[in-house]
Amino acid sequence: MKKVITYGTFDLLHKGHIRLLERAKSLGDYLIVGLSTDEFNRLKDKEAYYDYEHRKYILEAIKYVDEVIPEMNWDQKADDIFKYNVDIFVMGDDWEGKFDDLNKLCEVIYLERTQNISTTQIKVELKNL
Ligand code: C2G
Repeated sequence: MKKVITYGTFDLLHKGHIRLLERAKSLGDYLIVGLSTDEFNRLKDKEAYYDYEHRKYILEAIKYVDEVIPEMNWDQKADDIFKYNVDIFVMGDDWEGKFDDLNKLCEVIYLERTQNISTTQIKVELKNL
């Protein structure tokens, strides 16, 4: 069984997130999502609209997602790859190159971001309604 992992906040879920998860799952048989905790989001200087439990509940309802684990810090990825026996690490290409060090542990793939949509854009446009 080929296992894939990806990480993110996945707040105010939109088509860009779903396309990422869809493509990540298509690379293997089992997709794990490392979901940023509210504490880690503060480290990422990100304020999610929905808290962790809410974001986790939504992600677990997505047919492409097989398992959701907490992402608590920047440094857990290597441990997760060992712990969950991961074959492929996937991120959107806004992270291109940032996680290349992991390619000594597993395949590292960056997928093209979906254009013209982001959680930040949604928040800005809603504010201007
Ligand atoms: N994404 C995408 N297209 C968009 C928006 C997001 O492909 N229009 C991808 C991102 O590239 C990322 C995933 O969807 O791979 C989740 O996006 P975020 O929730 O914004 O994740 P981020 O805050 O970048 O956290 O340790 C890694 C970090 O936790 C990543």
